Amino acid sequence: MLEKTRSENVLVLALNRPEVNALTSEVLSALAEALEEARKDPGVRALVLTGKGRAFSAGQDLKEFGDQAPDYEAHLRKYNRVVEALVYLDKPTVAALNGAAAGAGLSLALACDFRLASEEASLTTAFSRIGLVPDSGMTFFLPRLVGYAKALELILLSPRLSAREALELGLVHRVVAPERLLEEALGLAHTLAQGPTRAFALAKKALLESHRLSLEEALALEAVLQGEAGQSLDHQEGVRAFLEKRPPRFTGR
Ligand code: T3D
Repeated sequence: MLEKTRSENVLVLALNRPEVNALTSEVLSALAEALEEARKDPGVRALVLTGKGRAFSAGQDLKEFGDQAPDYEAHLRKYNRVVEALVYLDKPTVAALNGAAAGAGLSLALACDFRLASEEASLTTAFSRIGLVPDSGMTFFLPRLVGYAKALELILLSPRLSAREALELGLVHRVVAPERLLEEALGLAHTLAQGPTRAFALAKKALLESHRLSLEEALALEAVLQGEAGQSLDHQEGVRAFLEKRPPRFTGR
């Protein structure tokens, strides 16, 4: 259902359910727990989220509730827990889109810091096709990534975008050959994991907060966060390495 593997200080979470990695309450709990473990483990300094088989994730498993409508607010709390855990994780996250990402499956990818897509991947908002409103953060991230007009088009018409189309729209960072996807995602995650991960976390926080701040408030927050980054061992090491003309050895502290 959810495979967890470690590659040095990178945690790889791979959705693994029959056919299209559709999401159930059980998968969402497993994801939330794995993300909580990643948060607590200082040995984990970056995370890759991917899917096994033909899909990244088709979103909600439409067979989970059958004809019976779930208690949506209660059910969406399970999604929101995962989305918040991903977005607020103080370590960089990379979604490796191996195949279709639809509905809340796409939302999970949008909640990651980077998206790499296999040439075989496809992306679709999917919600409107089944008469639902986008959830799991899609209304927050999609317009920020592609602009309001495009986001509305993708939500109302729900086209199935190829990886290349998604790249042109800025929805994914890179498109790679299917057989190279995991290697590329791990390469990026390893690069990030060797970086000043404490400063990365603070930079993520500043960008997220900037959406609801005035310029004056954003400037003030930057100063507070810089105060924190400036106290870090990584900052000392970065400056020392620069002056000594050698690559820095960051530890995330
Ligand atoms: O409802 C709530 O609880 C609120 C929360 C909502 C969150 C959401 O995510 S709502 C959106 C749910 N997702 C969708 O509506 C996506 C539906 N699926 C698709 O659009 C396509 O299947 C894909 C784009 C994901 C993949 O297309 P393709 O052509 O590769 O595969 P396919 O042939 O359409 O599907 C393969 C099988 O997977 C098929 O089963 P079968 O006919 O071989 O027995 C299909 O029914 C099944 N499948 C696909 N998506 C889902 C699914 N089964 C259950 N749940 C799915 N979401």
